[in-house]
Amino acid sequence: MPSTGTSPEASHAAPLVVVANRLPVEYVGNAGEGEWRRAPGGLVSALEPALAGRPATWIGWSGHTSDSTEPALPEAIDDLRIVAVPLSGEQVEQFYEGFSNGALWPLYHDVVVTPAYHRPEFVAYREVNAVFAAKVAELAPEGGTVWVHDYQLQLVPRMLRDARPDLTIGFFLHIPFPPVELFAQLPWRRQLLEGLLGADLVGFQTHDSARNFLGATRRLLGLDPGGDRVDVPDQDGQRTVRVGAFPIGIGAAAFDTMARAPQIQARARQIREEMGGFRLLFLGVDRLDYTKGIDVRLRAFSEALAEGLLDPSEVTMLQVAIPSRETVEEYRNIRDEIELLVGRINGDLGRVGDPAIHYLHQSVSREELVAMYVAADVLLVTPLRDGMNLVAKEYIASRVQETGAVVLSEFTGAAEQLQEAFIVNPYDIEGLKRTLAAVVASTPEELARRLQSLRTNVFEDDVDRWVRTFLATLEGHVP
Ligand code: ADQ
Repeated sequence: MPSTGTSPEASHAAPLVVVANRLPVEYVGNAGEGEWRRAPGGLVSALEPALAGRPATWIGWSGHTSDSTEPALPEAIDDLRIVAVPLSGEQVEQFYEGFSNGALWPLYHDVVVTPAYHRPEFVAYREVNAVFAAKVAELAPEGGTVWVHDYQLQLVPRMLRDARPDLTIGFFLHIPFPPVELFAQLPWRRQLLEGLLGADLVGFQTHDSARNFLGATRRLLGLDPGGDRVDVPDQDGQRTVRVGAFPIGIGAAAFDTMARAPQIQARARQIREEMGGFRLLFLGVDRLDYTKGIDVRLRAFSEALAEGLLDPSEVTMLQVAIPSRETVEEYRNIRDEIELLVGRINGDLGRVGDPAIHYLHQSVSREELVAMYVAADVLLVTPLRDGMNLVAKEYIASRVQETGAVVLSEFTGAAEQLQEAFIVNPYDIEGLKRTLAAVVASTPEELARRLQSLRTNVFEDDVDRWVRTFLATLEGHVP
């Protein structure tokens, strides 16, 4: 079931400029003595097939502030030209940690924590968006295509159109777009909507998000959207902006290949043995974020154990949490909360050398991650809200043995596609506990049937298809 690769159109298409908050690079080694490398995984791997044979430039922030001492970035990595947008420490604090992650992130995730709206932070957001837009305007070739990514850069499309009306501009939001009742809280709601409407195509993960956005243009801007488009007034009359759902996929074939490798299979067996041999292994893998519902699943798992719905001699759990945004207060709080919970559960339910929950707060390599996917019988994905959730798709693609189960929150974008998962409401702990027990009680045939259907979905709607469909829609040749 490998993916189909680059479309013929893409290889002869106009030069492409990708704009994202982060460049696809990482600095490896001590300050001043290391080197820049291509960051593994992420958006750059996703875009690779579309970039092949097409001149491409990536514009973004390096992850290091302009006051730090790392050597200059190389001009290109492989065939991809990279251009850094320098940000000062203060800009990172105000634009990124402040407005992007303290206001927009919680607002767009159903206000699961209270967003903080600070005027100077929005000023910094606008300034940084202007710096990005100016850099793109300077570098994009005449008539080129520009693909802007995510919530940190929502003002860029409008700014860019004003400066360079010759460009074709696409925007994709990786996180949910909230219902208008929540979005309306934002003091700068007009600016953001108008910013996004500078694009020719605005893409979302789900139909719900696309609908929410179109609804907001009606309610807050007085426009008259219809179906998958909205007409916006322009200097020369009006322009049509297309709006749609483009659910992101993963490089499924690469996960499949990695999962079959003998060393990964051996490591998976070792993980299982270390975690209690024959027991069923439940797994959670997330960035440590308050939207991911890590606490929810820990509570449900431990209550199910305490009440005898699950038998500790039959099940065990591993939770891996990748450190994330640790300079933001809410993230420090959720870490404390989760670690308190793990300690309490293990104190109550664990035995010497045999905790009820194995917990790692660290990033793990791609190989180790895939070995965990191969080892685990059940994946728990319980976000309170999530744009898509790639972990669910990665697990499914790695289950080369064609067994395994995914417990999936209905509030993820992935739930719109992965309907054969065990769909749960993460706010309903009792329901979640019953689902965990139901998964354990399912027959192997039932689990295999569901997993095979999930695999078909993940391999068909993979990342190549996502890129091809988005760019073809943007550039006017629907595949
Ligand atoms: P994220 O919120 O970061 O992405 P997700 O889609 O789950 O969420 O992607 C996380 C990535 O990090 C996965 O590729 C996963 O393998 C990796 N990862 C997680 N934990 C790890 C660990 N401990 N060690 C190493 N790697 C780990 C945002 C949106 C999502 C949307 C994506 C893509 O919030 O909803 O799916 O963008 O559009």
